[in-house]
Order: sequence, then C-alpha cells, then structure tokens
Amino acid sequence: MGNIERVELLLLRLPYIHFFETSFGREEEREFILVKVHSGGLSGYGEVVADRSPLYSYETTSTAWSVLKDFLVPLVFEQSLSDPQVFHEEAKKYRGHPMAKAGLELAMWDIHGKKEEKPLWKIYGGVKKDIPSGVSIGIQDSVSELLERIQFFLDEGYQRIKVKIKPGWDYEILTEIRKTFPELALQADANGAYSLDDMENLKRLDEFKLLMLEQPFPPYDLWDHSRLQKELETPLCLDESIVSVGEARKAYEMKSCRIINIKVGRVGGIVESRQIHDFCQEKQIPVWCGGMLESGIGRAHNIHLATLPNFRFPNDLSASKRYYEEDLIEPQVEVSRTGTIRVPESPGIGVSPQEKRIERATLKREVIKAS
Ligand code: OSB
Ligand code: MG
Repeated sequence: MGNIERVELLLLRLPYIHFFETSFGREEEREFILVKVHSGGLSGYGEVVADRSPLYSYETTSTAWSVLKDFLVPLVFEQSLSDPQVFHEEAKKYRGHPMAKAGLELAMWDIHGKKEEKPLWKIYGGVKKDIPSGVSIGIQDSVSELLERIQFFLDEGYQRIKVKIKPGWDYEILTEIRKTFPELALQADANGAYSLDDMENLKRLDEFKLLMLEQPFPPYDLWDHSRLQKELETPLCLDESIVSVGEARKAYEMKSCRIINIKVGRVGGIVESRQIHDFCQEKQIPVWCGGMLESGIGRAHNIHLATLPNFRFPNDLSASKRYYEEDLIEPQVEVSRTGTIRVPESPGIGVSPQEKRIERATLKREVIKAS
C-alpha cells in the first residue's frame, strides 16, 4: 500500500437536537475531532470521540489534538505506516490516549477498505447485514418527560431502551418505567456514579429485571465491581473500566461483569476492539457496541464493528436524526420499523462524508504533511 501523504485534523462543533444528560452533567452540543488521511488520491475519515472536558475519560479534544499532531501523525510519516494493524502496534509505545489513537486508526481503516474496494465489515470478518439498534436516553427534567421519550423511541422501533441513572434518579424512575412498560427490554447506565457504600441500594435494582446495569462504579475499579456482581442477580456490564484486552481478561478472571460494552475510542481502535471481541467470544462473555454520540462518520465505523458475531445485544447505535439536525454523512443512518440499521456495502466506511456540512461545523483545521 502507498504511503500516507497528508493528514488533516478538524475540530468540529455540532449542536444536539435534544440535550444529553448523564451523571456527569448536561451537554447541549458536541465538540470532537475528525481525522482525514490522504494517500494515493484516496481519503479516509476517522472520528476522535474525546469531548471538550475530561468527564467520561481523561482525554479532551485539546489533548487528542496535541498527541495526534506531535506524536501519532509524525509516527505514521517517519515509519511510512499505512497498515492500521502495524500502526496499532507501533503506537503502543506512546502510553494512553486511546481516543486519539483510534481516530487515526479508523481513518487508516477507511482508506484500507477503499483500496481493497471492500466495506470494512467484510475486512473485519463481520457476519451481519443488519444491526439491532437500541437508544440511550439521558436524564430528563421530569419522570413524565422521560416516559414520553421512551414511548417516542419505542414507536420509532428501537429494540431496547437504556436510561442514565445516578443516586436520586434511579429506584423511583425505574419503578415508574416498569409500571408503564412492564415488558420493555431495559438497561441502566450509571457512568460510575456509585460506590461500595451504595451496595444495598444497587441490590434493590434487581427487582426491575434489567438486561444489565452498566458501570455503577468508577473506571479502574474491577475489584469493587466483582464484589457487587457477587451480590447482584442483574448482569453487570462494564464500559469505562475496559480499556484494553488485558483489562477484559482481568474483569473475566475477577468476575467483575458478565457483559462488556466495546467502544472503539475507549480501547484505542479497531485492532484492540477485535481482540476484546475475540477474547470475550472464547470466554462466552457477550459484547455490544457502545456509542459516544458520534457524528455519522464515527457511527458508520461502529456499525461495521458491530457486525462481528459476538455482538449479542442491541447496540447504542441510533439513527442520525436521534442526535443531530444535519448529520455529516449521506445517506443518513436510519433505523427500520423493526429496530435495525442496515450495514453499508460500499468500500471503506461505506457512507459519504459531506464536505460542505463538515466545513460549516469546523472551528479549527490543520494540515500535517510528510516531510
Ligand atoms: O456511557 O455509554 C455511555 C454518551 C457519551 C458518553 C458515554 C456514554 C454515552 C451514551 C450514548 O450512552 C450512546 C450513544 O451514542 O447513543
Ligand atoms: Mg456507558
């Protein structure tokens, strides 16, 4: 494969259609980085899911920008790296910063797929033509607004509902949801808002028969999760805690969870995501694909990943119109009446980034060239 000649970094801002509130707080818009790589007349796109503030993880748009510019992009040029798998290995010498690494690796996969003239799902070994879709609903101003939103998304066809919880917005809202929707496929995500002191309260959540409870305790805490999982009937699913295949193994050995959510950004790319997928498949731990409210570019990448066989639950992959007024791609991501997303068949990410829309949302742009 030819060398990468040029890498563009773009900082974008897109307003959400509806605010998104988690246990970290409320956000009205998303700031993120697009990585565009150029090689032999082709271009590939990746998305860096780091946010403006270090809430979900320590990375931010500015740390990712600086690590990409000063270390990761120069590495690609110095070593003439164009194979995403080789890039993944070489980039390990720089510690941390998985979201920055993933953004560049994704752009390299897109180019790779375009050169091979194959959609990424085929290159990854995917087996699904349609992906089951769930929706993640943030904390609302009132229970009635939450119930209305759930009904709205059920009418759209989504196969399961995930709600964000935190201390004080948990038992009562789940009680109300179960009263209205007794049979709903329902799960809850705490984004690390609880501690061992909340053990008794968390055990009470068993009565709601949740599909899973996601990340009750902070990241980097496999041990406390294993103590909770022992006491809980509800399967725990880890998100923030699983930053590599090594952590997935430790979670398995400690029985910290029964399900894992894979996010390409959190684990540092597709190569690591596939390793986690394969490890979990071997150990019979089902996985599903998490989301970071990506634009259509990041979302398309996630859709290809979610075609792998051990993705066994509905994913946090929703329609473009659930997030943004004007998504950055065509065709837009759509969810069918039966709650599925069709996997693109064109080469690479298989959707077309819309340059004009990207330009309108761009706050800052920099081009880095091979010397
Ligand atoms: O914990 O899964 C999470 C969004 C931003 C940060 C963390 C999370 C989320 C979501 C949204 O739940 C999922 C989506 O992209 O639809
Ligand atoms: Mg989560």
